[in-house]
Amino acid sequence: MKDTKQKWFKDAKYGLFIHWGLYSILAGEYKGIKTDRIAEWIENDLNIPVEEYRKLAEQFNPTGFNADDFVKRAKEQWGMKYIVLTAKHHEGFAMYDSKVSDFNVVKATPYGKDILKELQLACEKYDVKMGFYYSQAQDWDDPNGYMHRKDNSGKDFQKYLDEKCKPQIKELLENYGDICLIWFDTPMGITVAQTQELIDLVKSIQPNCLLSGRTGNHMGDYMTTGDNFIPRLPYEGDWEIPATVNDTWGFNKFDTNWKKQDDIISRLLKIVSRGGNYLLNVGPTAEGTVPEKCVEVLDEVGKYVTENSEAIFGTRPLGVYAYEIPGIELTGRAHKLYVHVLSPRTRIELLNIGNELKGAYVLSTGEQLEYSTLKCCEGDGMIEVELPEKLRSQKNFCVCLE
Ligand code: FHN
Repeated sequence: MKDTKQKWFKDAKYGLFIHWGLYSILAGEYKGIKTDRIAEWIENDLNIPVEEYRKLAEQFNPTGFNADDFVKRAKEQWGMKYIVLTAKHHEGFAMYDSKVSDFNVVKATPYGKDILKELQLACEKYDVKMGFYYSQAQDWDDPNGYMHRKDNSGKDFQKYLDEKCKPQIKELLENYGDICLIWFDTPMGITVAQTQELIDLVKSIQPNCLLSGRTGNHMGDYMTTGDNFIPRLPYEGDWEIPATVNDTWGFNKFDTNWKKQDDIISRLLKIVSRGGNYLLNVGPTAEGTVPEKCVEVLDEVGKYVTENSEAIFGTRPLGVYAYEIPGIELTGRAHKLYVHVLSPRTRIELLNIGNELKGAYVLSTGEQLEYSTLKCCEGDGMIEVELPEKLRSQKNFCVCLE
């Protein structure tokens, strides 16, 4: 079982993942060919020569990016508690001022500004935790970085680790204030000793910086589930699920398969009730803005999250029983059970609950509700909450049982 021993991570529940890099310029299409896979993989999947891919940097000028607005919205409108941005994805391009490689946003683009610095200042202003994604094994730009499903023979991976990966991680940890976590990903081929080198480096600079479950060889500080994978039962310990709103991470102009707000709310609550954190991704465009449809969905989810924050943040996982009531998700903390009503109904019926009830009320308004309890035997019973007429046609509200 993984235990971060960090309360902020256990309480956080909902974070923002940002996949942003040069792939956002291609937006799923290169020279008229569409990629049928996730957009940030286009260089690898369409075999774009490194020299050609590098030239994309000359076009990267995200003048629509406003870190202040971004972070403010993530916190206040979407209700998220931490942000993890791709400092360097598999393409090898650094979204910050790196002295280690000129293939970075400050040196190689007309934009010329350090995106991570902008994000850091905004996160500090709004008191939002900031973490960085860093692709530690795959680097399609470096001659010694790994590539997926390509010939990696003859590469000196240790040289890449020593000359690019570790020096860049050092930069990230030394120049951008407190980093809540480094989100290492796809640790293909990395040995136990090399994983330990990364861990030692991170902890020697920022001992409190957490390492994702994909650091390598199960040596991270918490568990990372598969992408978009929600377990049916709670996992023990600390864990997080990386997830998409559509079907890609980086921006893809063809992918309009946006999940509905109700679906995201239900996923979030399932994850929270099972004890995990939901790290939900947006893929900004090359201009630095989030697609409108994605914003609409996250705004709607954000209304639920901010109105019912008590029933989400700082809650602790419930037992197995909780997960099988259609249209209802349950979350809880000591002495409080939160019943999230996600489809219309006339009453809430909870079986196999023998606890005494002190009160039932709508969490967002405080409106008291009629309830009855039935004791079957010592330690077992049932609770019924009759919903008033006006609530019976409604969904997406939360009832607190004390
Ligand atoms: O290959 C990456 C992918 O591009 C994306 O970053 C996701 C996020 O979890 N991780 C890898 C695939 O699992």
